[in-house]
Amino acid sequence: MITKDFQLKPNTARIQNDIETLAKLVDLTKPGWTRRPFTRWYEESREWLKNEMTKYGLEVSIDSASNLIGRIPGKEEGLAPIMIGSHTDTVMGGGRFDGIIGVVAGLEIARRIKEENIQLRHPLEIVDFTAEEPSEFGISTIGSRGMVNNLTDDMLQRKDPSGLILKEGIRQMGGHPERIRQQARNEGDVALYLELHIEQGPVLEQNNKKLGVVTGIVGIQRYRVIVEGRPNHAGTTPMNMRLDALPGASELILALENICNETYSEQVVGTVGKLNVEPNGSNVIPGRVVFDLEIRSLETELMEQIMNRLIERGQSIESLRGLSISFDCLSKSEPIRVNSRVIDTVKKGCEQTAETITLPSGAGHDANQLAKIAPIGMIFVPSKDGRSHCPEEWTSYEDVALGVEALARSLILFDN
Ligand code: HGY
Ligand code: MN
Ligand code: MN
Repeated sequence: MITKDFQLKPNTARIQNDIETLAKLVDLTKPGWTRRPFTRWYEESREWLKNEMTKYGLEVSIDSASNLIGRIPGKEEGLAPIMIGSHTDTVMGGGRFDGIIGVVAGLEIARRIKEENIQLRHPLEIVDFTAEEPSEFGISTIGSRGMVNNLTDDMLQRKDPSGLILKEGIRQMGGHPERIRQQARNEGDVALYLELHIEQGPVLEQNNKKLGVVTGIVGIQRYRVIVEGRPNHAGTTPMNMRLDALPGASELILALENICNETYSEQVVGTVGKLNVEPNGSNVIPGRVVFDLEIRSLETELMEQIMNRLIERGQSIESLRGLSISFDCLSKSEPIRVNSRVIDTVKKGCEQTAETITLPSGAGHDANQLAKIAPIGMIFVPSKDGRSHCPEEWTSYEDVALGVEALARSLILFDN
């Protein structure tokens, strides 16, 4: 039943202003609204968030993994905090809402708690997690991995194409990589993690609903595939004497699509979004192709099965074409199912706000990492035409405000 009177009703105009302010702190030489992590635009957006949190009297800190945290003490300081978070970094050519509305939601709820002079039982932490999107280091959810001690030393040593080492990037953002292990949060250190996010898909819009209660989040397995052939002259090399890496890579990419198009017990998706041809000359037979592939599903076994089939397919392409093909696992995140008590609480908060349905998330989130140490809950708001990770990404500010209100109601329900 939708109830109107609610003390923490969010301020839609302020939410709009936050989103539009952050949309200006982007790399204008790139398409869409691009704010990649470890760039000056990312540092500017962090400064703005820090100032907003300070202005409203939150205790502001940067943790060892460089996550920005704004804290409001609770009446019962012995209780573990409730955490509301998301990310403000974007994909290349991204939109203005992915991740950003989750951090703005936390900020707005904190501001409304301060304005209404409310004291929750639990401490409240608002978090902007560093680098949720796949970074130039080949790793995603860097800050939330660090918070739950899921960043390996190998990951911290990784270099990006500019030569920056991940642990130095974390230090530049104010973190202390050497302390990540000992300062990590463990089971029981967070009472509940809540995240508001755009759906990034078509389900809410197709069902004409304003709010989605997330029941599960897919796991993601990412691999870097290297296909080695032999570069040669495109004109003088007969077709039967070529070791052309690109047709070999193309066969493998089509195999990924065909395998993922089969029907399984759970939905499976597979994508190759990033590919480099070397030496990339129009009159040179490609000697080497490097591409990143990812598969996603709510079932880990399915992803393992599909990767095994793909690696086998790679072996037959290798021997048929005289190429060498390697698969290097970049990262794996576990699928998670939201626990029923949290689903019930979040569903209640949503149903008091607007028309609601339950659905799984095909996108990965920082919640995948927080689920290792705490119960997690997520709320989705509609994405226009189901679009995301592109400049067309759009959610009306009124819809964002409904999500913020549902999140605030869920927070109050859980806190009591
Ligand atoms: O790729 C994802 O699922 C998320 O947007 N990082
Ligand atoms: Mn994203
Ligand atoms: Mn996101």
